[in-house]
Order: sequence, then C-alpha cells, then structure tokens
Amino acid sequence: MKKFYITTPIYYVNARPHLGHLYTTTIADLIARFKRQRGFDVFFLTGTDEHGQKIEQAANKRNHPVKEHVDEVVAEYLDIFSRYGFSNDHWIRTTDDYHKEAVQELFRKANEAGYIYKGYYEGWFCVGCAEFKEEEEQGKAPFCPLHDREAERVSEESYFFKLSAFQEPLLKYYEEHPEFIKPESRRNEIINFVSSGLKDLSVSRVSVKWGIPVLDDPAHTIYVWFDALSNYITALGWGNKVRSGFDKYWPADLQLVGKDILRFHTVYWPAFLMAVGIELPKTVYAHGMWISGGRKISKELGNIIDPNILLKFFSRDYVRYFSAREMVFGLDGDFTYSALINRVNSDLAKGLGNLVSRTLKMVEKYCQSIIPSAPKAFTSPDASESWQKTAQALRDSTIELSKVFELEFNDYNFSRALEAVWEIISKVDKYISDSVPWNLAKDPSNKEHLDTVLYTSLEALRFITAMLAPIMPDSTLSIWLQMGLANKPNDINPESLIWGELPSGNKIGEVKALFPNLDKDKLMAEIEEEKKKMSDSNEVKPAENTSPITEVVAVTEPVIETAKEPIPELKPMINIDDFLKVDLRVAQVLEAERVPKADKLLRLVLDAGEENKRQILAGIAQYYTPEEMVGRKIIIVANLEPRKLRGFESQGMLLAASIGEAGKPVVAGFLEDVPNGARLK
Ligand code: ME8
Repeated sequence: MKKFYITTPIYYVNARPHLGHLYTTTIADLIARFKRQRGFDVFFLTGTDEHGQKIEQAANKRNHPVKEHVDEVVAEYLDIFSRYGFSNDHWIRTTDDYHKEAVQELFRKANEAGYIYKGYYEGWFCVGCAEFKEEEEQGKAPFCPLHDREAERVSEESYFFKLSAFQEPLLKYYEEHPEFIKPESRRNEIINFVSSGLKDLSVSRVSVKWGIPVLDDPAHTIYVWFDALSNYITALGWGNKVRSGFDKYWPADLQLVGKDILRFHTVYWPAFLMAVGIELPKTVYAHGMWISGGRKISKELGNIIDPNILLKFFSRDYVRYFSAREMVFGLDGDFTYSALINRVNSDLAKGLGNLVSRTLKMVEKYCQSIIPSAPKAFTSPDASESWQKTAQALRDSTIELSKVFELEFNDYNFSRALEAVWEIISKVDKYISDSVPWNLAKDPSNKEHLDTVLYTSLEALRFITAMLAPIMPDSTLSIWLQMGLANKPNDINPESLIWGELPSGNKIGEVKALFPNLDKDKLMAEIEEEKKKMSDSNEVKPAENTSPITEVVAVTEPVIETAKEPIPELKPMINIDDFLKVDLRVAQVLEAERVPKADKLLRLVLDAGEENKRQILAGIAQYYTPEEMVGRKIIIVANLEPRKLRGFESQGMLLAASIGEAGKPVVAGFLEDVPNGARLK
C-alpha cells in the first residue's frame, strides 16, 4: 500500500485559533481524505507549538502559570478542530514528554556531528516571529512589519548551529529536487535567499525559561524553531519509544505551511535534518494568506476571523468548500462573509443542491423512487437515437472532466479541480432542461427516453458525489443516502468508478433540501451582532490588549481604516485620451527583497506576462515583508519611464491606496484570479 504523510504547521498557543489555522488544517484534511479515498495509507499530523518567549509572555500577561495557559488554549484548539471534524491521526503538543526527549536527542546528535558550538549572541530578536533579525542600520532596532514593532536587543551566551555549512548542500538539493519547494515562485525566492549567504543560527537561549533544556547544560533552553520543526519526526517516534511510524511514514510527502514560515521549513529544517543524516521531506508547499481589510489575518494585527462564528452560521462543509474554491491555492485571498454567502448560494444552493433535488424528485415522481435500469445508450452498441447520443456525450464529458479533477487536485489546484466538477453540474443541468423530462413523462411511449435522462443524470451525480467527498464529507454522505447507495462516498475511489454501474432497481432515500438559500442581509446582520457579543465576552484571553501581541478581536468587515479621514482633493479633470496613455497591467510578484540601506524600499521582480521579467522598487517595506509580497498579483503602471533608485532600475510603479497622514500603503489587488499581463481599462 502506498503511504502518504502530510503535516500542517503546529500552531502557537499565544492566542486563540483563527481562520488562518483552520485554513491550513482544512486543506490538509481535504488532501488526507482525497488520498485515503484513493487507497493510500495516510498519516495526517497537526498540533500545537507551546514553548518560547512569545507563549511565556502571553501567559504572564494573563497572570497564569504557563502550563495552565497552554492547556487552556490547546483545549480550545481541540474543541474547534473536533467540531470541524478534522481527520488527523495524531495531535502533537511540544510540551509532550516524548517530544521533549526526542528534541534533546536531535540537539545532541547535531552537536555530536560537529554542527553545534557555543558562542555569544549579540543582536536583535523579534518575539512575534521568534526570529533573530538582521540589523539594517547600525545600532538601530530593526522594525518588524509583520508584528508592527521593533525587535528586542539580546546579548547572551548561546549555542550556534552551523547553518553556514549548509549553503552549498541546500542549493544543490534544491537544484536536484525541484519538487522540494512549491510553488515555483517561492522556490526561486528561497534559492535567492540562500544564495545570498547563510549565517550560523543561534539555537539556544539562557534568558528564556519556557523551553526544552539542553542536555548537560540546562541553563540553556533550545531555540523554539529547533524544537517546533522536530515535531514532524518526533510524532513518528524518532528519538523516543512512545510514538511509532517513522520507518513507515518518513519522509513526509507533503508539508503544508503558510508562506510566512516557508524559510524556516526550507532552510533551517532541511539543514537540521542534513546535520543528523535524516532524509528530507519530499515537498514543502507554501500557501497564500487570507487577507482582511488589506492585511494578512493575524492574531498580532487583531483582524482575525473567528472559527466559532463561522461554525455558528455556516456548516463545516460550507467552510471547507469555500476554502478550496475561493482561494487560489498558493496565492493570497480576501476573506469576506459576503463572498462566503455568495459562494454558498450560487454554487451549492443553486448549483449542486438544485441538481440533486430536481433529479431525485423526478425519480420519485416518474419512477416511484426506483432507480431505472441502465439504458441502451450505455449497454447496446447500436443505440443511435439522437437523445441516446446526447446521453453518451454527457457520459463522455463527465469522464473527461473527472480526469481533469484528478489532475488538478493532485497538483493542489483545488479551485480548478472544483471548476471541473461544476462544469459537469452545469452540463447535467442543461441536459435535463434541454431534454424536458416533464414533457416526456406525459406520454408512456417516451419511457425509455425518460429513463435514459434520469439514469444519465443520476450516474453523473454519483461521479460528482464521489469526487466531492473529501471536500464536503457531510453533504456528500447525505446525497449518497438520498440516492439509496450502499457504502459511503469516502470509501469509493472515484478513479475506479465505471459508468453504468449505478445499481438499478434500488429505492432512493428520502429527498431532503441540502443547501437552503442563505438570506444574505439577515445573515450579515446576525454575524455583526455575534461579533460584537464575542468581542465583549471573549472567554479565553491568552493575551491582553496591553501585550505587544494584540488580543483577538473580531473585526467589522472589511476594515476600512480610512472611514474617518478627509478625502483628498480631486485632481484637475483629464479626458479619456489622457487616461488611455496610462498602461495599467496585472503582474505577479515572483521575488521580493529589502533594498540594503533603504528602510522603505522593496525590490520586486515581476511577471507581467512579458517575455522578460520586470523589476520595480516600491516604497512599502515598512508595511509589507518580502514574504507577504511574493505570489501576490498586483497592478502596475507598465509604461512609466524607468528610473534609478539606490542603484536599481525601477521599471514601473505599483498601485496602492495611500492611507492617513503617514501615507500608509495598502497594495491594490484582485479578488479573482487574473492572468499576468492583463490590461486594466
Ligand atoms: O508560525 N492565512 O504558528 P502560527 C492563511 N508555531 N493561513 C494562515 C494565516 C492567514 N492569514 N495566519 C496563519 C507558527 N495561518 C509556528 C509554526 S511549525 C514547525 C511552527 C496559518 O500559530 C499558516 O499555516 O503563527 C501559517 O503558516 C500558520 O498558520 C502560522 O501559525
């Protein structure tokens, strides 16, 4: 049996879970179910990252003992995740004894192999990122745009990991294993980062008490990322006897991460593994970020979307479907409740739900709830009536599109995979409407034709339902039961479905409405009300507002920061010809980096659909990290005369809203996917 080991990041317990954590776990769950359905022996791991200064600080702010604090937040994660019905095989906590023991062993082995030495660290540390930061201006604390604050000065004795020794081996590995970092744009970003040089990494802290002590030198606690990354092997029993499965499941087949933590997973993590001679994971895939009000949804920025609210108003299948369909995997996506409601109404209520109910109701009405026998169109070589040909054409395109679904899903293009399924749905809908079965039913001599229409539609529905099972496990099970089918759609491998094997003679189950149309205005008002209630009575308050880690607050949607600002004066009128001179284009950020000695500038390398890449310099570095920008689709003025800034040529200009007196930029983008190079007019 083929195995598939899939992991999510383990989440920090400094604050409550939010949509972002739910998203990565949802996508991992879709993939785990998809693989299980296709016969893989899957191991799906998720869990919590519980050590380090950030957690210690969050507990202190609440005046809670740290262990009590982490237990409370973990309980909340477990509660939410179980209500979402995730199918993970294990939940790792880095405070579990087996994990601690194994991390010490990994540290010891890396030391034994000569990759760890003792030294003195003098520099800057961002507690939010749990990352040491480069000093950009001498003596000045680097500013972390992700956490909206300055890094802290650290000077203490520390163990160092010889990361510098891995620059060449890593570059060689990336070269030889192009599938190691996905998507491609991120791979380039990491290759550039590593090519520009790697410094040794401080991997212990004496000033942080909440961590795993170094064996034989317990004054030092192990750096939280060394501790956290190891979870992917300790959960399988590496370095301990409590867990098992390392020989069976390692190396991981897919490690899903948000793009915010890709560097840790594709530079530090493989270097740690290389140091102790453990095989590297096959693929690390970085997905994009959910954005709200123009910024990444994050507990630090206080613009989170609460999974409790989602689950109160939307079924988990809705959230799963929306996660897979709305966000182009790998790119950022804007989250709004309004878009979620629109998706449910258009794709589920009007689309899938309507097709299921109209088909089954006809079987109820015209066939006394019994599935008709397989028509000649599919059993006899000489079925040559035009309506038989139409049924065969629908069969062929269903089979064709289910292959597209497989290919796209296997490539993690979930939205495109779902588009293929919805293409089948609209074809079946059209087929039913064009065949006018309610007219056929008026004349008994049309029985064979009528049965063909119903059987063909049901058969397409069987294919659709099996394909959608990993994405919407609850609704597909319900459709399956309504169709009177045995087994569960989860247990059916869609690749082995054979058209025409829908068992005839079966009685269909009770026909129930699956996806009632949502009353948007009413629902939006109720959500607003609930958000207010939740922010008034937040039970678990892992971090308080005074903390540098801002407390979780529900946001009104979208956050319009400009609401109370004076609107800038209108510029003099131009005519359409003036406007048409400006060539605005869609471009995707392939690479992004800070410009040395320029606080405000990011250098962006863009794909604007042209033969050559473009480079532009954008004054957004105080508000956007390079990681946040890579992968985003932006709008540029493509025909602006090039100019030189800090020694680099800028070949165009990025469009952004300018907010407040400080002119804070909010980069313009799109809610839908758009091709690079498309013109705006
Ligand atoms: O980084 N959109 O934990 P974390 C989509 N403990 N996904 C998001 C998101 C958003 N706006 N915000 C968060 C840590 N995520 C470390 C990881 S792994 C060894 C240690 C998701 O609680 C996304 O997967 O900050 C991101 O990488 C992760 O949550 C960060 O979670």
